[in-house]
Amino acid sequence: MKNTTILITGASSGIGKATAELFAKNGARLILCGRRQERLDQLKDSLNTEVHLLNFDVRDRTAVFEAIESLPSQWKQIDVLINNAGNAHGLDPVQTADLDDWDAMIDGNVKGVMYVTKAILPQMIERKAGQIINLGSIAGLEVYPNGNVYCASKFAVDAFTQGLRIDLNPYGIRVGAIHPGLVETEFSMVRFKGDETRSKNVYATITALQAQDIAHAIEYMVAVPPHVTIADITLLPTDQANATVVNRKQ
Ligand code: 8X3
Repeated sequence: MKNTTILITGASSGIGKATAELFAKNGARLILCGRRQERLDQLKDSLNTEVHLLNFDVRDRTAVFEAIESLPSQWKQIDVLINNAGNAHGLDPVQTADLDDWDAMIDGNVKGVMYVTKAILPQMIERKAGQIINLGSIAGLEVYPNGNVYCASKFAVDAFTQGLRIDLNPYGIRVGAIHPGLVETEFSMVRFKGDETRSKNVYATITALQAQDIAHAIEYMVAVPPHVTIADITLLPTDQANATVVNRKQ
C-alpha cells in the first residue's frame, strides 16, 4: 500500500484509530481527520508513516469543504476515503428521546458522510479511480428496540452507499460499506453519555469484536485487486447472531 493515500474520518479513537494503525504498518500515507487535535497529534507521533492531520467536525458543512480544500498539493490525491466518523447518542423510545441526540446522529452519521464524500469526489472522478468505504452497522440492516434514529441514520448510510455505487459506476470508483455488530470501543460510553456501568455491561459477558477486527476487514476491502469491489461486509462477534440475539453468559 506504499504511495496509497487514505483519508480516515473519526481517526482519533476506536475503529478509525485502529484502521490508521493498520494502514500505517502497511506503509500507506494517511490523512487523519478528527475533532480532538491532541489525540490526533499523539496518534501521528505514534505512527511510522507520512501523516497529514485535519481538525474539523464532519457535521460542519463549511468546515468540511474548507479542510479538504486546505490540503497541500502532495495530499490532494486521495485514493481511499474511509467515512468512519459517527456515533450513537442515547438508546430511548421515540416518545421520550432527546431531539438533540437525534440531530447529532443525523448530522454526524448521515450528513457528515455525505459532505466528506462530496468534498473528496471531484478528484476521484477526474482520475477515474478511488475507493470509498462507509461505516454502516448491523443497526443499518435491522432495527432494534430503542434504536429508532440511530438505526435510521445507519440505514441511510447503507442507502447512500448503494446510491453512490450506482452513480459512480461509470468512473471505476469502488464503493462499499462495512456493517459491524458489537464492537468494544468508546461507542457505548458515548451512547450512554459516560455511564460506565451501563456501557461495560454491553460487552461484559460476551467476546465482543475489537476495533482491530474491523480494521482488518477494511484492509481486505482495500487490498483486493482493483477489478474487485467488496460491496459490503457484515461482521458480528460469534456471540451475536443478529441485531437482537446475543449469547450473553451469566
Ligand atoms: C453499533 C452496533 O448493535 O450497538 O453500530 O447498534 S449496535
